[in-house]
Amino acid sequence: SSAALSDSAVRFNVNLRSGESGQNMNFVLKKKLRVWCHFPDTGWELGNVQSLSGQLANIFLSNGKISAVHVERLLPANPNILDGTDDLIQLSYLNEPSVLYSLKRRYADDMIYTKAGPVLVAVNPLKKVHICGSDFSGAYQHKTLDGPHVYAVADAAYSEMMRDGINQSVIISGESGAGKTETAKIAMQYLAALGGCSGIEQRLLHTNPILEAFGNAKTLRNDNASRFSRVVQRAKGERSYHIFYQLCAGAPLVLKDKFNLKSAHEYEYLKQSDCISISEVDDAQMFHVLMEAFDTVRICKEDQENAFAIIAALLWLGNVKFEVIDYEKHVQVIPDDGVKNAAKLMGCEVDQLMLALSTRTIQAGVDSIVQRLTLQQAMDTRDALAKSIYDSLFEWLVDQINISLEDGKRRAGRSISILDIYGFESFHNNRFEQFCINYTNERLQQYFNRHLFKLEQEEYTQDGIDWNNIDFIDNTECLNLFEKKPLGILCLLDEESNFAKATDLTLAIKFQKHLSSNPCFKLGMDGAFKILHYAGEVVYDTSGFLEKNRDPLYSDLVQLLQSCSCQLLRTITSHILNQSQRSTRPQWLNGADSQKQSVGTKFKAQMFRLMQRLENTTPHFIRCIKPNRKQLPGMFDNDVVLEQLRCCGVLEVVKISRSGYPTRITHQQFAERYGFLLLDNIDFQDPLSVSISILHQFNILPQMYQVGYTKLFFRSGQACLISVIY
Ligand code: AOV
Ligand code: MG
Repeated sequence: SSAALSDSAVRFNVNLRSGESGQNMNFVLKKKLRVWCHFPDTGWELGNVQSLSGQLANIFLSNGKISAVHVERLLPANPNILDGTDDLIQLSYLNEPSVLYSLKRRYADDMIYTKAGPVLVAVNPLKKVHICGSDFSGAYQHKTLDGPHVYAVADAAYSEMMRDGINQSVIISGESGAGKTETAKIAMQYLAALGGCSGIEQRLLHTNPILEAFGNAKTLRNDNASRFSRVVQRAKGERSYHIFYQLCAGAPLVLKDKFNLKSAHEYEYLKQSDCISISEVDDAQMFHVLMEAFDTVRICKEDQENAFAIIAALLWLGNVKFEVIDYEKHVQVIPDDGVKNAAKLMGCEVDQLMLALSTRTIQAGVDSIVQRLTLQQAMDTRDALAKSIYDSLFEWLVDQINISLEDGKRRAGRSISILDIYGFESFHNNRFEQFCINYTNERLQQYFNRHLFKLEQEEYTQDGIDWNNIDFIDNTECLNLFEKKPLGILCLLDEESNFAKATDLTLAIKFQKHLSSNPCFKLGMDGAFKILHYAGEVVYDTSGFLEKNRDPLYSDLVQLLQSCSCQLLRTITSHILNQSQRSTRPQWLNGADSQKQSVGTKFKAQMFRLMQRLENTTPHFIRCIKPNRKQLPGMFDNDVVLEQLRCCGVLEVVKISRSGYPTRITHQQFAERYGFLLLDNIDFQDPLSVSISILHQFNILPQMYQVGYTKLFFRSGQACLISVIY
């Protein structure tokens, strides 16, 4: 209050972006106050106010120096006692430096988990920290430990599922390399331990090495990144899926002989990106882990061997070379080891494979014409074949794992879903892959916003309680940019993919024509475009977008696959045949039995199914943060962390849960449940009056709750209040 102001104190409003907004904006600057000072070159530093003169404050900094700082560069710091608090909601002053400092302080002590209201923040330690394992999970299970932890989140999901009979989900988000996959594994471990040690839990845990071998790869951001489609090309310094290297390094001699397997250096698909090994990873050993996992998950030996044969076939396929044979630059396949080994492993005649890779049959009415391919067309055809075989193999594997986990019976009970996806990425050169990855992350961010901000605040408004809306970065506009019909990126891309003559340049022009009005879109240089994502601006290079979106597989290849003697190959690719028979394809793609849908459209549909599934669950959120961009332990880079905290709205989440009302119950339910406790035996008619009497009788502080039209809303921590009454 103003009475507290003396001439050595200045009251002022903080207007910095990093400052508080809302109810705690004002603070009184006075002697001895602990403050954060912002220095343009070094960032935030802690100190105490020594004296004030006008707009300048002399600050005694924690490094022993004294500095005169403009008051606008100061923010209040929290008292010592709150240092390292395990829930950010407890901070008296909620501003960026305070949140950052709390996380940093804890991180230095290997306390990588901190709560931000309902969200668990996990800062990647990038080293082993001793906070996991059966001792810890047991302690969480028996409630002797209750600090912030992935175990606590998994436990809450489990308890709520049992209590409410509602499916739950644990949604893990964060940039590439932030620790999502590791976190998902920790959650899975806990749930498996809850389930006891029967076979199914062990099998569940052993699905990880399999899914990672076939679904993860080294990227520039993460040595074990969750990925998709990168079999035929990728950036320098990155690898294809682990399984390729593991097989080359670790396959037993019999298999090496059988597949005529060479070292990874001899395969084009592997050596093209100048990166064969990962430091501190032994691919041969990982192959043994994989084989054990296959056994535990009960994938039979025959299937295992066939799957490895297909992997070897893909490696050989990548070595298939072409030579130009006429003045029109048509090609034929060079009949060397590459095509011979590939044909042998796939179980088809070499001649057939050579033909299918260098020609295309085009239907013209009742006649069919065989056309030779150019070098580019032939290489694209080969790569498309490799990609679709790998894709089919992966889908088949996931199916096998699910069948094994179901134990032959469909389980109708409740579920807990753990969502771990590929994280947001921004490279120097971003392509269709990054485009899809970042689109997914944008969708997930929308889900996060919807559940933590939108639905919450809408409910307050609808029920008419006093509430000042808390702003958050709404990414609807960016999602519109992707999804709007007919003028969103995905639609425009499909439209352009249907034109035979379309090029990367015509695509860029089309984007410019229709998307310039969206504030999240900007045209870049040389056919590039920029998208302003919730997590930052990313420049995408349109080259390859059309081809990757079409991803056509010509009918000659589909037929070839179905005639192969390798039974597994026929099984896993049979869906391609079914799809292509049903497909209605554009005229110019005559002969190209492309999948019915483009890659982008299929991707969007998958995402919608996922979101729908999540909508029917009670979500639990974990936000993974990477402490630096170098994948180094013990290095907490303020700017890198701050950027991520800002993007995902951690500060806003804390604000909303501090001033919000997370516990709510209808008047009716409240009256029914607790009405019997009323001492005055008044025969109330309406539940509202009963509810209010109960609250009064138990002296519940008025600032702890609000009465809405239909519900009572309680502040955080007041859930226990209800149980105390109970
Ligand atoms: P991501 O899943 O978020 O990236 P990961 O879970 O693969 O990231 O983590 C990247 C690396 O960080 C791991 O390989 C570990 O070395 C280390 N790490 C992560 N979490 C922990 C932890 N709790 N303890 C110790 N080390 C950890 V991507 O999948 O790229 O988005 O697409
Ligand atoms: Mg991952």
